[in-house]
Amino acid sequence: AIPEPQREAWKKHSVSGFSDKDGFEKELVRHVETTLARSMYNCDENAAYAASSLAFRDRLILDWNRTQQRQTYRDNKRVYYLSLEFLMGRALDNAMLNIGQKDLAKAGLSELGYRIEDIIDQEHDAALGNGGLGRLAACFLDSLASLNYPAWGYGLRYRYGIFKQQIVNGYQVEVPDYWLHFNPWEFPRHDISIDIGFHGQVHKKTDENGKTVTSWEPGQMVKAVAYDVPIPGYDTPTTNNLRLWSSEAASEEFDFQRFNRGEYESAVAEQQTAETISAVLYPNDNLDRGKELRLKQQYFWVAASLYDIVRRFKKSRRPWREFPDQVAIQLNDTHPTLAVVELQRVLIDLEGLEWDDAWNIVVETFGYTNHTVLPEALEKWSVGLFQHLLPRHLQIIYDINLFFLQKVERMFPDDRDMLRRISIIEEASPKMVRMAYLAIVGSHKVNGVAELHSDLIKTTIFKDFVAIFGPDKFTNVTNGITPRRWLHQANAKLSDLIATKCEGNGFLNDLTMLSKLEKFAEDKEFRKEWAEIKFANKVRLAKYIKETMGISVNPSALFDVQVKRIHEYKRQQMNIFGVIHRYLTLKAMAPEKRKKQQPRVSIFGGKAAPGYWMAKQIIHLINSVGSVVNNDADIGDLLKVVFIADYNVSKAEMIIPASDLSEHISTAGTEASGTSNMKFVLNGGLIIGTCDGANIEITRETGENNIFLFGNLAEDVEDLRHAHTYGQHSLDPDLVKVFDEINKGTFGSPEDFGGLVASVREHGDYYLVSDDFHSYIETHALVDEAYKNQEEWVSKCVLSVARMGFFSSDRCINEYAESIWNVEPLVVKDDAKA
Ligand code: RUG
Repeated sequence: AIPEPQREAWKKHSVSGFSDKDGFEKELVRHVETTLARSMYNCDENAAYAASSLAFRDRLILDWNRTQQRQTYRDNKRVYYLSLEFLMGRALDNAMLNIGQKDLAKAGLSELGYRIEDIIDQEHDAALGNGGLGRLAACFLDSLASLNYPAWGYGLRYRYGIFKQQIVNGYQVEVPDYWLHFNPWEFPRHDISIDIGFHGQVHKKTDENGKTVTSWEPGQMVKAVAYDVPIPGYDTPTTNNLRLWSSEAASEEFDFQRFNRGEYESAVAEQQTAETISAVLYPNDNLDRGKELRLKQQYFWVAASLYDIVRRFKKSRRPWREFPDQVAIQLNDTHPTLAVVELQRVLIDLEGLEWDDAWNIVVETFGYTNHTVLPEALEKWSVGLFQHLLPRHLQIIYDINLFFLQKVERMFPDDRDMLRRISIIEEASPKMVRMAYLAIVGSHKVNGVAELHSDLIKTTIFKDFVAIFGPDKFTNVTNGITPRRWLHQANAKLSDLIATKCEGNGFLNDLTMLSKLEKFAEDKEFRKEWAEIKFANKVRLAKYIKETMGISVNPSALFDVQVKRIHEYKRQQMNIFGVIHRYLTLKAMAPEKRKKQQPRVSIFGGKAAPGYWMAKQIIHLINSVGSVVNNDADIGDLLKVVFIADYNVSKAEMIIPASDLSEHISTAGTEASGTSNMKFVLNGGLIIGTCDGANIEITRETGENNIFLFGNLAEDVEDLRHAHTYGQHSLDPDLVKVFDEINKGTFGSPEDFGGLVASVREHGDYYLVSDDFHSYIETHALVDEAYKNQEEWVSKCVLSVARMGFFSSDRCINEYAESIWNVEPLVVKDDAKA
């Protein structure tokens, strides 16, 4: 720190940041003319975006510095959210809104010759995630900062985020997303770098007190370098930190000898191998592929993060037993589970604690969130891979397992099979480490992400663990979304209209205030304004569709949207089969009758994992159906089918506010929560959905009359599958007609869609498409009917929004804070706000 006598000089020059339009303009021009070395003669929209972002970043970093100083000074317990994915989307708009300076920026930009919308549009999405799991982490960061919790996110700084999706001849083509060309939102911290080890050998020796000391001598070192991203809270000076690690070669020395010998490739080989670790985000959602590089990423990231956390704790010179009073670490899915093992290693091998003392600290520190019951998504790593990559960690896992099995054996002495079932090591060939089991054993709380899901994990995949640890270890925290991004930012006009009836913008901090809208559900004037906003949002989307795809859609038609990762369990195939059914029905109608039908636009969007063949077939079928239906003169505006390429956060911000109806139609019991369902309802759209994930709680809150539910229940799924296996599977006759049409070649070569049809017809229909098809089609007919009465439809939408208070990620974070982390917000005094 600077000595006292010199502090006055510092204070005199301390930066305070702009607070009015002129100040913003001055900063913008300064960045254009100095940082970017441009002038008013060559400042295009991209440069204006860059300069605006730098101006706001400077402003954020002042709050960030103060927040970090405050948190260090008060030294309260902090939360560390470990997530391999943070799907942040764009930062500029969010920063302007959260610090309450968007109007000022709009006026300033306009004075300098730009439209704020065009400037915002220049930003490349930060797409460090696949789907719901990564976006949830981003919403959580927003809430943690907005609620003033001392909290850090830790993740990886992938050089390539999720791939960009192009649609070529109806097929998905993946293109790399190199998003780091220009990223003003990160601060490289080359002074914060940590060497992380891999491979090597484990040594045991006895020290002078006769105690066995184990040490690990890694065979490879890689350097983790910190990049910090400021996370501004809404309407508060709290600006938290997201620390992303980037991998570099541990030794900075270039291999000159090799270079001089002309061995250019090998001279840079070490650097390249090291950089590979943080190079790519694995593009799998709800799927584990067991690749060595992925395990390397996981260890690299958790080891660096823990080193950082432990270093911060040690500065306070508290005794180790106080670690869980100062530190709460949340494992977002099993991806960071190695942190459990790493902390145990640090405590016993490096800090010399006894096993039991260390283990108590570990378990008290960690909480684990499970996001799926799908077997293909539950991570397992082969013992051989562990032995090769992290030999000391494997030993510790074996010890953790041994003590755990001994405990279980004492509890259930006569149940040998129980030991086999719950062992962290699966006795298969090859032997596997079950990461979810390790996460449960190493955490004090395990939570699911919606009520049904949390019940299901307790009664199915983790049933034995409930018997061992008792039900209190397992809890539910239903997911939530940040209303700042998903209403205020995405749908500014609706947000403003709501503010006129909810006594201002307070609902953005306390979403339950939306209940004040209830009484306006029957107010004709209010409904009219509401409907006009929805229409304007649809016009905006229609314009985008026309400009990017050349397809004209009528904004007065019902916009029916399903945007999410493409997955068989999410059943986009059922949706497109339903669209084909609608098409055939329309075609078979007499023209007079046809004209009276409700016009629809079926909108799809979402990425398929590059290796997921069936998901890619679904995309191809959607596009093939689109090219037939959209060009059929008999059909005209009655039905259009659109696949919006490269669905991402910023597209979601445009699509969701334009939806009349959204589809959340997973096979019951498969979608842990779903969070886009909440975004759609909050934006004044209704849902067609199954009794799955958070749909159930949305129904409970908004009312059964305001949602279109259909399909079999989770409790019946197993029996139905069983029946399919034993040949009692008669296909729905309407679905048969759809398959016949596909097989006739109406939508292109039938072989292209053979896998999709066969999965239902011949391979057991695991996702119950046929079982649910009839009620799905019937429910869509009810939607058509309901949509005809626009007054009533809008009133349902208003009522639904009024009842969405529960689904804020603020509620969710407060629940985590109270029931899992035991942390308190750090109240910011008014003088600090100034
Ligand atoms: O599939 C789930 C969603 O249902 C859920 O809403 C989201 C956030 O909790 O997490 C998704 N998820 C689960 N993404 N990956 C997994 C399994 O690793």
